[in-house]
Amino acid sequence: MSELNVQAIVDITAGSCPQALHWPAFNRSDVEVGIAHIGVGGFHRAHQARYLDDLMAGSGDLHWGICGIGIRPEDKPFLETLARQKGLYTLTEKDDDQTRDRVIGSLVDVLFAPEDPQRAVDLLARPSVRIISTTITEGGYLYDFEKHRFFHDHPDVQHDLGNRVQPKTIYGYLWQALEARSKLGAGGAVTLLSCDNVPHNGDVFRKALLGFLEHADPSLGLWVQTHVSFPNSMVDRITPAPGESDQQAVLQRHGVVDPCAVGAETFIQWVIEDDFKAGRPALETVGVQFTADVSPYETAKLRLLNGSHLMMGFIGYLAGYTRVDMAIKDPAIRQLVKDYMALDAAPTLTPIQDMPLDDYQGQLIARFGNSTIADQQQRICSDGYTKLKNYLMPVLTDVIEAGGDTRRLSLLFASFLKYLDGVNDAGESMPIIEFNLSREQLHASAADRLSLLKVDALFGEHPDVRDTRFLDEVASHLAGIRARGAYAHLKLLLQG
Ligand code: CS2
Repeated sequence: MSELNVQAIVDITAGSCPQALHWPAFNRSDVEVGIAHIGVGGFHRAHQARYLDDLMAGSGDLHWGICGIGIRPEDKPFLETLARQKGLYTLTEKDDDQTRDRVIGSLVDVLFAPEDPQRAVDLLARPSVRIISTTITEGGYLYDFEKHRFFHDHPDVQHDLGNRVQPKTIYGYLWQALEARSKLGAGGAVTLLSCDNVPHNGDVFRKALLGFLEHADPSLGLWVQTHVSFPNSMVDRITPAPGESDQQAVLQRHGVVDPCAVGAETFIQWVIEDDFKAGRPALETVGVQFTADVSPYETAKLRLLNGSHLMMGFIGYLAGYTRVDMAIKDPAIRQLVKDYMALDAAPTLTPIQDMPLDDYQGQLIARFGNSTIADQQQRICSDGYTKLKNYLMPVLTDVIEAGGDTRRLSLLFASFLKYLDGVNDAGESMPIIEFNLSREQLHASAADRLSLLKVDALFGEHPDVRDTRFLDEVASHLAGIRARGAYAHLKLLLQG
């Protein structure tokens, strides 16, 4: 470290960039913004921005630079930092065999929308912006996944309907931007591309936006139906929450100070429905798969990868594992996850020709075991309530319908309920991060966690799974976990 010349990333140039850090292989000052992206978190920086960086380096087509936009007040400090370094940051891609650092140059502009909403609207309305993409998490869509309708009553939505100047939701910004675009007729056409782990993410985005416009401006809704497309997409790259260790590694290896550094696994996948209203970059040249129907890919990924994360998340966290790679290397947890994938989830899936599901399951076990990314149990457990709904409820419904064995799924629900107590097997406290369970709900259900499954929306419109047999199974696992600890209970289950 001592012989390294320490410098801030913003001060590096193509000429001075340490060779092992890999400077973007295109001239950033020639790049035009063709994509506006809302939600510039770690995942976007490790996934979409990396694909676009590859695309511009490989093809020389520089029309697809990204302007990263943040709309949540809490995004401010990070976006200011990223803006100070002109959108440049390091991405470390690593697994147990290789580590590669690179500077990503595809984010050429950064904008914190609440500070200057008009600037954000103007950017979103600019005709040369041909794609507006999003990673705003499930919650950002303001969509009721059970009733399949827009949360029109949400206070932020009500605020935006009455206050066009300072919007709070993505829809408030899109309303004004699309209104400006509609004045250009067909020339204003645009693609809204959701990149969140939400089943049928494009369809949800479309329904939610049209739901908003029904109240804001129904005639604009009609224009949107013709001139805006909402392709569904499946996105995949395990990206732990970025932190100190990513920054330290870049500093140690290259002498570069980068508070926006992000680390991710080497695996990357993006499958998108080829439905772009205003053109698209030739992403197939950098490994993106285009398809007419993304659902088999999306369902497989959500049920196998995200579902397994939950399966090992709560029980592993209760057992005292704070890292995913360590949890999956525990023989009992690995067995549980393998059984879940092979016996519960895989039989509910449609075979995919270019994604053989047996191989995929094997790859997942290896990916979960990646010790260099040291993925966080806390991350995969956070917002567990919504994730259970979106990734696991569909598996449970299918398994029950097929009259299958529900013991692992009932264990999963029981481990989630026990996890909500915030104390692990060793009596240590665990931070619980839940966005869609209020503190009141958590408190009120403390004496009877099962009530969360009975009365409220977790089982929602699935009366079949409200069946008492399944609830009895959950209750019995919960009692077992409370009596002997989650890990001992899991071992007993695997023996049985
Ligand atoms: C994780 C995902 O937190 C979670 O829900 O399962 O973030 C997962 O790491 C990504 O979907 C991988 O593509």
